[in-house]
Amino acid sequence: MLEKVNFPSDVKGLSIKELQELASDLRKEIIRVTSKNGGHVAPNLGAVELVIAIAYVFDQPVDKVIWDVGHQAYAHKLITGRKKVFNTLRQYGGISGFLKRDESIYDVFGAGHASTSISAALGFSVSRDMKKENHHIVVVVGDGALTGGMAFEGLNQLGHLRKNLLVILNDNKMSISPNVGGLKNYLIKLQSEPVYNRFKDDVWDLLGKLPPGLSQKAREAASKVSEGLKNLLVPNLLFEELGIRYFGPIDGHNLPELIEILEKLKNIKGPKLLHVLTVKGKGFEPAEKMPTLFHGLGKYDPETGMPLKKKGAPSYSKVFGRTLTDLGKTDQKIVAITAAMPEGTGLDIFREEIPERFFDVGIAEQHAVTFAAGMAASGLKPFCAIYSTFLQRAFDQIIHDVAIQNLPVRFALDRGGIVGEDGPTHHGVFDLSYLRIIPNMVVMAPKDEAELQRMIKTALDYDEGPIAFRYPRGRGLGVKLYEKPEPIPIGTWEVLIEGEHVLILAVGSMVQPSLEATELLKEINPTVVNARFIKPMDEELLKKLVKSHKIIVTVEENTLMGGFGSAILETLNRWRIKRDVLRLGIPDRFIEHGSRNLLLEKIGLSKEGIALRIEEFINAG
Ligand SMILES: Cc1ncc(C[n+]2csc(CCOP(=O)(O)OP(=O)(O)O)c2C)c(N)n1
Repeated sequence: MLEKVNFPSDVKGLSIKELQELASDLRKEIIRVTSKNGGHVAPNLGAVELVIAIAYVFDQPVDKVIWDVGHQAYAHKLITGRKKVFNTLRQYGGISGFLKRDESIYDVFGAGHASTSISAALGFSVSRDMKKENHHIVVVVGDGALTGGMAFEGLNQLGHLRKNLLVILNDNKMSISPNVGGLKNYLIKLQSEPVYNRFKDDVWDLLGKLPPGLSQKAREAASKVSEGLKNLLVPNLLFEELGIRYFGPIDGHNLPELIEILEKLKNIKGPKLLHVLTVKGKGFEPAEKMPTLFHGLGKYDPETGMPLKKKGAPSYSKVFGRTLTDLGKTDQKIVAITAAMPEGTGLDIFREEIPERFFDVGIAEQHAVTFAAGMAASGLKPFCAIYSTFLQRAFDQIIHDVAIQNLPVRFALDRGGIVGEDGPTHHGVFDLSYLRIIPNMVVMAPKDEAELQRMIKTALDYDEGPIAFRYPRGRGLGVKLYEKPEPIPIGTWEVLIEGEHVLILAVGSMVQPSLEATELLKEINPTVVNARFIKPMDEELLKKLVKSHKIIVTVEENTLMGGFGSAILETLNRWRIKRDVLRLGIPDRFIEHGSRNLLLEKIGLSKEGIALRIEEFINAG
């Protein structure tokens, strides 16, 4: 059936049986391609019928469909002109794993970070009404994404502006891990209180059978009656109290039911929310059984679902989780905080072994930081583990709630640097810049996983103010780990190779390739320093080394703007010392998706790239 469908309009003529066949084809194609390319398997399998029903009922791209996060829209890609290129999913030069405005006119609004859809859709709806257009606007948002503050901010204004907008809540009870919080409990309650919903459905259907003019009036009157009843039957119907009509819950895999209700909702004005229940990983047994693993993963066997992972050193995340948990066992003040990423950050280990001091706050990075600030202010030792890219959201909380009050919150920034296939929304390439400009903040980056252990201990012992350490995605270098890591004196660097003329100051993940680059630069014999503190820098050592070297090279996996290299220039400028400085790092543009190694190579941050650019710089001087 997928062969016959190239665009959403092709879906419209199909029978229910054909639509179901299409759903099955879409699932097969998603599994075929993601088993080779990796990707968000379970969220996509769970949203197939939603994609089909929306395509059937609405007229895209005139009607606007906005997907939250955009990680669940592979089926949408497959039926919006991208079938032939779907096998390039997430690969360098291929199509993105998320929605992208410049990829298709059907991708109305790009994303990657969660909880933005309602706000964006509300913007679209204001624009539509100002232009006196009358198309539909539909949002698809997950129960996980709904835990983000921004989603609530959007709902709040939606109820106020009373725009014509349909929010489809794709509720599979899962974020990446099982969803958390009061909202989750509330959504479950809505499912277990069917009386009100049934009452409403029955009356609604009945009244819809009256002649058109009359049916609208009767429905309005019925609404008022049910309004009175609802408080009896379902206390505090949250969405309705906010001014958004609530419908559901309905089965998100039942195509006839989905289509029927979406058709009906098209004719109901104002803000409305349709609560749809789906199964994460639907139709692929391993994904249904292990939705967290299959939320997002690399290559896997399409028959058995077994991930095809090569064996190797433990990941930085695992080393972080293990080390912090071990420290947590002897220091009762350590608390661990994650914003919906227990597995991704390695804190699942802490959750298993010290559950009483583990906190998953949902997709709520801003809250996570201020929550940690409160803990720090009252004597606990919070470790707030958030991916570099997601911590961007909490910039003001870091400044306002943590740094101004000089509170000892320990920030563990996972996925610092290029992350690979998830692309520009997920690369963690701004953190050195956005952290080092904040007064009171200490910023570190380890050269390997053993040094990460030492930084965790350094952060634990440091109680004078906020401290952050950032480390890359993926496996460590395979070095020996410490049983009892010792702290590193604050602000001290480490000379790894003593050479002459050229001074290479490398940060974190760039230390190893810089060391390897020196093997290609034997005639030059540069000095290599592990600049493990980005702030405060080792000014004493720097001053000494600057005197004995003519050329300084900085290497960092961070944007060049305002990063470590900038810090060196600022320091030289403060000292009124003139040197030739070559800064290697991420250029001032958004880096596309592709494998991490390939992208690093493309931007000149492989060992060959580093060596080549140093040679060129010397030759040009
Ligand atoms: C701001 C932000 N924090 C964390 C993430 C990582 N993340 C991606 S999808 C996801 C879970 C989303 O759950 P839900 O909205 O219910 O969608 P589902 O995958 O269950 O379909 C998380 C935490 C993110 N994309 N954005």
